[in-house]
This record gives sequence, C-alpha cells and structure tokens, in this order.
Amino acid sequence: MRVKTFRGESMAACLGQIRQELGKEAVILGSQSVREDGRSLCEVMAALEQPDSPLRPAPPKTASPGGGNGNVPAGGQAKGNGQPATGDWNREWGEIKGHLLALLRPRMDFSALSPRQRLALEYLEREGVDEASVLAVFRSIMDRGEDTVIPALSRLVRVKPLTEAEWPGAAHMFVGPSGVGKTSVLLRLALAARAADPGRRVVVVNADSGRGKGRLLLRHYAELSGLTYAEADGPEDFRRILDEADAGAAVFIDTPSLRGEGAMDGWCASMGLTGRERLRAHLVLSPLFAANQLEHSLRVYRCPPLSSLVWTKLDEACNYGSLVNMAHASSLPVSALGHGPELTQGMTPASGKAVWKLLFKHQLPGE
Ligand SMILES: Nc1nc2c(ncn2[C@@H]2O[C@H](COP(=O)(O)OP(=O)(O)OP(=O)(O)O)[C@@H](O)[C@H]2O)c(=O)[nH]1
Ligand SMILES: [Mg+2]
Repeated sequence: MRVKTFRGESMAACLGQIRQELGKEAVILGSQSVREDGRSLCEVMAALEQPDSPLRPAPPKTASPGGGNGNVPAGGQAKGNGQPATGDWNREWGEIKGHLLALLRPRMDFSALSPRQRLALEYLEREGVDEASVLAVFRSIMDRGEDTVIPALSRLVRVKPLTEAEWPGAAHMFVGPSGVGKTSVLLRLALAARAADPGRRVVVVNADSGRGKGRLLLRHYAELSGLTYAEADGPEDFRRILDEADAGAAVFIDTPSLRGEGAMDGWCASMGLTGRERLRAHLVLSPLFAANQLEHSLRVYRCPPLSSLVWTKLDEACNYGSLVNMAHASSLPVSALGHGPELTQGMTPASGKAVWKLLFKHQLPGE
C-alpha cells in the first residue's frame, strides 16, 4: 500500500491532486485542517492499495497569482487573488465532507478497538463530538496502535495556556460573537498580569468604536483597578499601542463583534494589524452555541493573528463535545477556560487535565 499526504487550499483541490497522482482507486484515510505560514490548508491522507503500480507523475504546477497551488474547486469562483470565493469554498467543503464521512463511516470499525477505547469513543459521540473528529481520533489510535484514547485526543485538542510564560511578550486581542465573554476574559487577564507584576504597565484597549456602553464598562473597570485605558479607532492608534507592547507593556485589546465570513480578516487589514509579530488573537466561544454557529464564527473571525480558542460559559453548558470539534476544525490550541461570571475566579488557563475532566466528568476547572 502506498500512502501519501496531500495539502491544498480546499478539499476539492486535494482530491484533484489525489486523482491525478494516485488515480481513481485511491482510498482516503483521513483529513484535517492544518496551518502553514499563517494560512489554513486542508490536508488529506490517501492510499493506493496496489503495491506494484507506480505512482503517476505529478503534472507540472501552474503558478497562481495568489501564490497558492492554482486549484479552484469545481464550480467555485476564484477571487481576484487566485483564492476560491469563501462562500463557494465552504459550501463545497461541507458537501465533500458529508460524502467522505458517508464513505468512511463503514471503515470506522469500533470492534478493532479495545473495550475501553470503544466505550470512550462511544461516550464522545454522545457528548456531541462530531463524526469527523471521532474518525480522526479513531484513525490516530489505529495508526499508532495505542492502548488509550487520551494521547490521540491530545493530538487533536492541543492546549497552550494563556499565561505570560507560554505567550511571552504577546499583545492579546479577543475576538468573537456578541456577548460571548470577550471583555470579561480580557479584564481577568489584565488583572492577572497586574497581580503578577505590579510594576508593569498594563493597557486595556477598546477598539469597539460602535458601542459606547462597552467602552464605559471597560473604562470603569480599568479606572477601578489601576489599569491604563486606551481607545483605538484606526491604524495610527494601533501602531502606537503595539509599539507600547514592543516596549514591554502588557496589552489586551477588546474588539467589536462582526458580521459576515472573513469579516475579521478585513477588519485587521483596515486597522493595520497584519504583520505585527507580537499580536495574538484569541477566538472566544461558548459550548452554548450550536455546532453550525460555532463553525460560522470560525469563518467570521479567522484572521492572520488568530492563535487560540478561549471557551467561556462552561458553567452553563451541559456537554463539551464542541471543544473537540472546534479544535479539529480550526487546528488551534485551547488557551483558557471561562467557567463563571465572577471576574476574580471565573477563568483558568487551559490544561489537558482540565479539558479531559470537563469532557469526561463534566467537572469544571477549580471544582
Ligand atoms: N456564567 C458565565 N457568565 C459569563 C462568563 N463569561 C462572561 N459571562 C457573562 O456574560 C455576559 C457578557 O460578557 P461580556 O464579557 O460583556 O461579553 P462580550 O463578548 O464582551 O460582549 P459584547 O461586548 O456585548 O460583545 C456578562 O454578564 C458576563 O458576566 C462565564 O464564563 N460564565
Ligand atoms: Mg464586550
């Protein structure tokens, strides 16, 4: 059997490469989203069950103006920069994923697992972990011949705690849907940064020019807690603020909720926030949202500095499968877990142990 991994800008692009290189007999073993040079790519592992048949030579690559591989999904429209139009890409990806999962489901033979592994995977399914993620865990276990489920889950749900030690010198920006808990997360981190180093300048930045109320709330807390409050409405403000971060200040930026796929990417460009090495964006989400709402949020808020997922309102949720699903869909690590409305005790930097306790025991961090 010849196994090969293909990367492309869409599932359709990968399937095109697979068809050309391995032919129609190729079998898809698995797929995932990966990040490469700040771009989100689709990665598909395919195999050809004919050991003696030589691989077909890859056709010469045609250069695309956008620097991609020139692939555009069938029926999709290329944007001016050679990228497929986002709406077409998403619709096509959704359809292809559905077809692939229908094909792959019979290959997910749980009887190949140990009883404990089988129980764990069946539990995850009941917990709301979607088919694509269960399949990824299953393949990961089978590929490595592991005895337990946690190592495979840990590869899927990576963790990078939102602490200064893990994100040294970063300026943190919080993005996400309205009311999800962005300002609360930001204030908790700003207060923690202040407690960790009382001599350090801690700046909280409101970039939500459209909402006076949100500004007042942040300003009020900043004044009460001795934090520096700033407002940013354009590239010049952000340049000044990020220069402060470069000079050693702890910077936390609150952003407006936006509408439309790709909206955060456009907002970052309009605010001059591309190419700032220190800037890290964190997508704040809650398991209270429905699966398609979460996936939509990822498409709205995906932007070059996006680096982690923060989960909030865990205390109000009844299951946590979406933590696995979104880790799989985004390839981003989980960085913090919000589990209560209190500013002082409502959030914990993420750890593998905390995520597994949440998922398998419904035990909130700190309980
Ligand atoms: N139960 C619970 N409530 C939370 C949590 N995080 C935030 N909240 C509450 O959710 C509400 C909204 O929180 P904000 O931090 O204002 O949310 P936001 O995303 O900044 O909202 P907008 O600025 O309006 O978009 C507030 O009442 C918070 O106290 C949490 O982890 N658990
Ligand atoms: Mg807010």
